Order: sequence, then C-alpha cells, then structure tokens
Amino acid sequence: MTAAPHLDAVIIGAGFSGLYQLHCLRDRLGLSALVLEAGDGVGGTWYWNRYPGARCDSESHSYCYTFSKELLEEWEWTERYPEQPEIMRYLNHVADRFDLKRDIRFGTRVTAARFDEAANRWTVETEAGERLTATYLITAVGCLSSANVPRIPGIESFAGEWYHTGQWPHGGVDFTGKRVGQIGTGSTGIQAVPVIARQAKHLTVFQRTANYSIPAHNAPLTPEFKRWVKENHPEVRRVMHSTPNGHPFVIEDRSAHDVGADEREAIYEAAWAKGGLQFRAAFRDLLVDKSANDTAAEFLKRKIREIVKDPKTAALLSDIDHPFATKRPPIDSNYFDAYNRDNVALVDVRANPIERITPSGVVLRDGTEHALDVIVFATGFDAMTGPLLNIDITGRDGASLRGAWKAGPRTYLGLQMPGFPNLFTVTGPGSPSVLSNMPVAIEQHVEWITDCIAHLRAEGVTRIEPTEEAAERWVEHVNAAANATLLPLAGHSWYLGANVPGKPRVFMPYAGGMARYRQICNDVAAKGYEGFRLEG
Ligand code: N01
Repeated sequence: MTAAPHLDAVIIGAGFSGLYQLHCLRDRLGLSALVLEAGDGVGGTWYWNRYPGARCDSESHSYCYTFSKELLEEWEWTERYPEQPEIMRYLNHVADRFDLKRDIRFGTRVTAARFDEAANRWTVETEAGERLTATYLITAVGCLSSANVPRIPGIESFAGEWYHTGQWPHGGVDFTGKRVGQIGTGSTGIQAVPVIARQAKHLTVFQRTANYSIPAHNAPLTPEFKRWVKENHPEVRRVMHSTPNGHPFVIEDRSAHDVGADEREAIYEAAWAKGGLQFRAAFRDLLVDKSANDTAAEFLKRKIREIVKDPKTAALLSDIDHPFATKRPPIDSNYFDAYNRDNVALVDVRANPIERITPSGVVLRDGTEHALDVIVFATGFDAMTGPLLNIDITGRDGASLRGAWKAGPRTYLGLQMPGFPNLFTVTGPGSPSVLSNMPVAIEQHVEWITDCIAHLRAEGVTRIEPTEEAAERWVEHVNAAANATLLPLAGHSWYLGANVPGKPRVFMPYAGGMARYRQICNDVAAKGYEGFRLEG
C-alpha cells in the first residue's frame, strides 16, 4: 500500500476563509497546503446559495478582503449590496489573482479526519475514499453551510419540485406559471419573496415566526462613492476593526432614552431612510436594554402596518414575538410591499402548523390544503456546529468531536478544541463569526492561525491544543457575553441551535464584540499562547 500524500496543511473549504488561509500558509509561510472543496468552484456559501434575490446584507465596500492594497484598489463593486453572482466573480478574481486554484481540489468532500498520535498528524478521508495526511488541519467550512430541510412527513411523495435555498440548482428555477409555496421568513426568505412573486403565478408564504426587516435601499454605487472608498480604504478598515460587529459604521454613543419621543422618531425615520444593518446603530443600548429595544421594535412594527394594505396580513407580519435584532435582522428589497400583490398570500403556520406534504401540496393541521407546483425551503441551516459535525472528526485518545460536543460546542476562542491537537477552526462556535461582518472575522482568524503556525514552526513545537480549563473558562465567558445582551431572548433563534430539533440549546457565537475579541486573541498570543498546551 502506498503512503497517503503528506502536506503541511489541509484546509477544508474554498470560501472566503479557505482561500485566504491557503494564500497565507502557502505564499507567506511557504508551507505545502491543499484546499479540499466539495463544490466544483470557489465561493463557499455563495457557491451554494444561488436562490432568487441572494444578495449580501453587508455593504459591498466592507464585504471583501482588506489584506491586499492592490486588490482593494483594482476591484470595483457595482452596487451598495453585492449580488451573489458579483461575489462569485470577486472570489474567482481573488483565486486567480493569487493563483490559488492550483492548490484547491474541487468536487472533493471530506468525510472524516483522525488524529494519529504516534505520527502527530491528521489523516483526512474524502468521500471518494482518498486519504491525505497533514500536520495541521484547518476547517474553513463556514457557519451556514449545512442545509436544514425540516422532516415534514410526506415530502418524498410531493409530485412537484422542491428546493432548499442553500442548495439551489445552478441553472436557476423557472417559476413562470407555477404555484409556489415558500416555507421560512428569515433573511433568506425575505430576500426571495419579492423576486419569486414577480415571476410565479402565485406565491404562498408559510410564516412560523414574523420578522423585522429594514429596507436595504440597494442602488448602483456612484462614481464619487467608488472614488471615496478607494481613497479611504485604510480609514474604512480602521472603523471596521474598531466596532463590535465589524461593519463600516460606528454605533451612536447615545441611549434611546437620552432623547425625547419626537427626536427618537426622527432618528429612526432617518435610519429607515438610510436603510441597512446600520439601523441597529441608531442607539447604543438597543441590544442591551429591553425598554430601549421596544422603541425600535414599535417603530418597525408600525412601518410594516403602514406598508401592508390588507389589515389581517399586516397584523400577522407585525406580530413579532422577539426583541428587534435578537434574531439576525434581515434587510430587504420590497419584502413587505410584495404582500400587496394579488398573487401573494401569507399563511400563519405558528397557529396552524404544517402537518404533512402530499403529492399535490401542503396540508395544515386544520386540514386546509395548499395546492403547489414548487416548494421552496428557506428554512435555514444547522448553523455553526452542523458543518463541523458532518465530518467524522476523531482527536486524541479516540475521542470524537460528536461526542465532545454532545451537550453543545466547547472551544477555546472558537479556534481550537481540547483533545484535537493542531486542528484549527475558522469562525467556529465561540467566536464572533456570524454576529459580525464575516470577512472581518475571517481575516482576523486566518491571520491569527497563520501567526500561530509560524510561531510553532519557529519554536519547534509539534502540537498545540487548548487546556480543558481554558476551554471551560471560554465557554463560561461566551455564555456571560450572550447573557449581557438581549440576544438569548429570541428563544427560537439559530444562534441558540433552536431551529434544529434535538440540537443542544447553547448560544454559539461570541457576543462580546469583534474588537474586544481581537484584543483577547492578540493578548493570548502575546502571552506565549496562554491557555494552550504547546508540546515538542
Ligand atoms: O435561515 P433562518 P435563513 N416550518 O434560520 C423557518 C445568513 N444570511 O436562511 O423562526 C415552518 O434565519 C424559520 O421559522 P422560525 C444570516 O446570518 C445572510 O433565512 O424557526 N417554518 C425561519 O422563518 C441569516 O440569519 C445573508 O420559527 C420553518 C426560516 O424558516 C442566516 O443566513 C442572506 C420550519 C429560517 O430562517 C440564516 O438565514 C441570507 C418549519 N419546519 C441569509 N423550519 C447575507 O446577506 C424553519 N422554518 C450575508
């Protein structure tokens, strides 16, 4: 038997994280590194999420790498929020510009990884049965890449077509003349509704939880703005690095209670007119003080009732049961307006849940049947832990990650787990990841991991792994950071794993803010990788 090919590093995933990690390890440290990617191209989440209306909620000038001045200066975004095809063009440009594709193996799904203690290396296994070994294993698998298709009885009997938004066909779906049912009204569903409504004969939206949404006010970027960004990218980066969420705007240093009702209303109106995730930044206490949050929530519910003409539909859409932004706040392009169309209907599946799917459509608990030709599942993901646990990872002493995380994820800084030496997770649970502008979180992680590996090699360290105590303290800190906010009040959010039946209820991302987190990681490294055990 021939020995498995050995590399310094195997990276799983060719999205934003995997591409930059490859560039850093191969081109900066001179290591042999290979990316294994299940898809047939780069892009990660953007490779799979090709659903109608797919567009990033971060503004384009902030949704990109900042590590290369040349890249920043040569790339030009066209719209305020980049659409999925434009992000794919960008990531392909990056991959080509840095000659990354020659070290990416596409169409290669990793199924298992096992740490070999004697050889001090990881053996990685692919779906095709191939084996590779590597000194370092880096998962760049994304937080939202494991599709959650609810197990609704009868789904296999459906005579029409059904699709999950996160596994969308590359050729697109033609809804012309079709009766479409969409399940789910999260960020994805809210983007898809207006676009599907324009094409389908009829669209029925099945809503379980009503959601806030802020208008995106997407538009082409003006030449002046493009020039401003090129001239000011160091300042844009500085702001992104200084804020809790990694976006290019600062949170106003005022409480919602510092101003009178009229002034507050004017501030919200201005934020609504501006649009986007920045609405959250109108006051500093929206995510920590329930009564402050109520003022934003009431404003946004009123907006829904003003836009949607049918009072019953408006009441259902504005009957929101959680504080504003405690679930990831969607932004939209004419979502609520879509309900004023004759071919769009809203169905409340909180009061009257979906009971089964038949060959001809969806049946609710009270027996009502909705006849459909196509079902769109905008039902989200087994977030953060799902993509990692889909791989059968075995660490030291034969311990599996699935076993270690039975009661929820346990990491140190979201970067490593005790018992799994030399395994690094990019934007893993316990890191700010999904609570921040992702490229900012990704660059910080990739650079920290790269510096760490450089340190290990310089010092002749063969193994790094966090101590149990460090992971324990970090999990406590992640919980405390979440509990200091209103975020846990949305009891059904995917941040808590509540959207997947049987998943442990643990608040997964780190809510202490990206800027603070960056400082913690820097301090850990400066103190000789405090909390990690370095051997060899
Ligand atoms: O998923 P979600 P998503 N019966 O889990 C409903 C990112 N993102 O794909 O709330 C009926 O938020 C579920 O109902 P409920 C962003 O971080 C980014 O929309 O569980 N309904 C909910 O309405 C976002 O947060 C961009 O009661 C069912 C919906 O399906 C994350 O992706 C764009 C159901 C799922 O909402 C996930 O968003 C889009 C069932 N059995 C998304 N099961 C960017 O711009 C689930 N639902 C970067």
